[in-house]
Amino acid sequence: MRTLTFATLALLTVVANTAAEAHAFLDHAEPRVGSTVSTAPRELVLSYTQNLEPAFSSVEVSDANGARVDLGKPRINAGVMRVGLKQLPPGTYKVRWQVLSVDTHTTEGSFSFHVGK
Ligand SMILES: [Cu+2]
Repeated sequence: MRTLTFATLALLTVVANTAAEAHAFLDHAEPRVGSTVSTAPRELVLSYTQNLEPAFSSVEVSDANGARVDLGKPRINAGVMRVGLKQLPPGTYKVRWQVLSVDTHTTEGSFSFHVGK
């Protein structure tokens, strides 16, 4: 019984901390995380749960060989980061992002999407 109480308390503490510290997490992406799109996108759009600091937020998109296929410096407006893409042939592409949110916390992540059938 004592063990159960401790476990419950620990769990509640974790939940409370998570709610209090809302970092800039990726809310959604276009193309969507893990998706397959039939038409090559001309732009990648990442939407976050908080506003971003443009000077310290970046994204890279690379092909299966590791070559960069984004057009460079992203455009950031509030919680949305966009970057242009080269003409993408069918294949799998990896997105790596790192952002600093206005609450001064850095978060990062990666995902892939697929162009083709
Ligand atoms: Cu935070």
